[in-house]
Amino acid sequence: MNRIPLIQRYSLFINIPAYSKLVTLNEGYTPLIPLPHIAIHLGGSFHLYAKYEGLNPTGSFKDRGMTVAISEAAGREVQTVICASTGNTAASAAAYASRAGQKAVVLIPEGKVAAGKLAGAVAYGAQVIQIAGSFDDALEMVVQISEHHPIALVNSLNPYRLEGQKTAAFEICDELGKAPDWLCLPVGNAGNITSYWMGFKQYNEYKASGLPHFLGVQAAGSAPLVLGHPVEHPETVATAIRIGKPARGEQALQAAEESGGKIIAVSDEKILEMQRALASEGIWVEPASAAGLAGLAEEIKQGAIDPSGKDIVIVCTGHGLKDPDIIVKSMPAPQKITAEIAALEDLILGS
Ligand code: AN7
Repeated sequence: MNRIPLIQRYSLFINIPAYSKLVTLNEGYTPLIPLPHIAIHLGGSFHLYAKYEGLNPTGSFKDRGMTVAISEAAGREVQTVICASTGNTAASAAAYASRAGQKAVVLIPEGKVAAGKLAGAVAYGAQVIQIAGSFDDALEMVVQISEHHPIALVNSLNPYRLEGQKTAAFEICDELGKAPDWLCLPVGNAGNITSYWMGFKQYNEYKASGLPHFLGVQAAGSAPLVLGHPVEHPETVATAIRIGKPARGEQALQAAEESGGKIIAVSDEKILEMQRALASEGIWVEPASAAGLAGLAEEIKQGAIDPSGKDIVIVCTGHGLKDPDIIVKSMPAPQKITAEIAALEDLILGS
């Protein structure tokens, strides 16, 4: 099927200058996958869906924002774009910049970027620079350099990133015929929760599609929006959201409040448990992408959310292939046998 690029599909709702030059990789159109077994496991009679954003061209939701940010930059004949990244933004910026004939420079925190993301950034041809510091340090540096040089910043401080990322909210409403009752998603630098809220509100104004409550979820070791202050040394297995000073933190808190929802923190153990639960329904996500479900599970367990009869969407932001090490490290060595049928029968049928 021929897919219309998101910028055109939702042109009524995306604020992008006329001078822009379309740069697209057929992003978006990700499936909303029912999770009936997990819903039962959580103890409710309700409709639970995963918005599987890992199926975007570079394996994360970042591509929705990047098509708009890079198209705008291309329209201005920008030669170089830059971002700080825990990994997914880097891979996405690298891919779209390459396609536009731009140079991409990506700053990553030393040693904390999952292998699949780093490999992606390299494969797409970005200049990859490790900072002896955190994501937050890297973000400060790219903001400064883009203020003083003709280099376009493509982090979600760039408003065109948010314009693009709104499209996930539009797709969910289009598919369900209305907004869900709850939207549960991980929160790192807080661009995505901000975009979703903009998107749902905009669609509601035009189409009366309704508004969801938001459950934003941070990792306990990296939860500035729950603690109410920056975290100097954030730590979590969910490296994508290992962010201590979210650039759009204020907007995220406001979105959660306006929606009648909240932002909570969950443990790394719960995140990994829910990563396994999603895999048991055939959906392998990177750890951060299981945070939305982890938060929902905790809220239901504590009686804070009653899911009965509701439509609940969890946003699975990035593909499991992005972070293979987390699985490989904890898996037992594969069983080994001789290349003989008898040995295979012995092993799988028992003797
Ligand atoms: C899989 O790539 O910040 O709250 O530099 O990769 O919009 O930051 C990634 C963030 C959730 C959080 N899930 O989104 C980066 C980066 C995954 C992510 C988030 C990220 P925001």
